[in-house]
Amino acid sequence: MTRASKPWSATVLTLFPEMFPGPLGHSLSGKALEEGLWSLDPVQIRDFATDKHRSVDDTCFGGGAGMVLRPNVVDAALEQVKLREGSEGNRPLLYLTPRGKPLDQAMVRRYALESPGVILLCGRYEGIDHRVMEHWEEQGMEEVSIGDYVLSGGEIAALTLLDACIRLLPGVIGKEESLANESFELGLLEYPQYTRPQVWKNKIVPEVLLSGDHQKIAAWRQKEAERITQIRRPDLWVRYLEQMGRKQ
Ligand code: 6GU
Repeated sequence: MTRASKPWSATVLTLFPEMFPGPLGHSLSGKALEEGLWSLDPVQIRDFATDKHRSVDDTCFGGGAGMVLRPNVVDAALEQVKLREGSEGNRPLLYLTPRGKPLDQAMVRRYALESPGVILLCGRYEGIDHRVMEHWEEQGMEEVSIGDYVLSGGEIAALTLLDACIRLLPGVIGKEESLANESFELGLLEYPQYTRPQVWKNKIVPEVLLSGDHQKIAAWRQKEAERITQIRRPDLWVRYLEQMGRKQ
């Protein structure tokens, strides 16, 4: 056993800190949170408002519907989080926005396994004043999206990113479950799974899975993963072939 080091930590800047840990307080990630395998620090952006009404947003220049988060409020929240980090603070700062780089498993792996945690900034309303984004991107902040659709705020995207990271942290998933069947880690979709009963609604379990021949089973699963990936995700299939080519 190695010396207990600081757990992987997530700081989340949001107007809705009560949304955290939310679903991450349950199941695998909830248990891991209780066990101290990761830690969570939600920061209320509103606490950095300067006026007596604690207002965080204003109407947007140029007209149009919707409100924009004020640059000074978001900046003050980020400054405080960075100050608390100290000089050894090297967690990536990520702004969750549909304009960002699409999140994929390679990015998740990097955030989970090659960094001490993440700092997540969740937007709301029509967005955040562009100048504060520009300023923090000059300091290394990155924009991340979880897909091509629009959520009402970054919080659910942050929960998604965190869930994807947490399940990769050492000790969160048991050894048996982890490495073995994670075909997606190799860039393929999952092969089909079956349990009892052997016949259900006239549908049978593929014979090879009952054979006890582990080599044959592994080969069947690989073939199924490849077949389903070719059909459903030709984009992943091309990438998979390229990656296999590089490994040869
Ligand atoms: Cl990160 N935020 C919002 N608001 N919508 C999204 C998203 C993020 N990713 C996809 N849609």
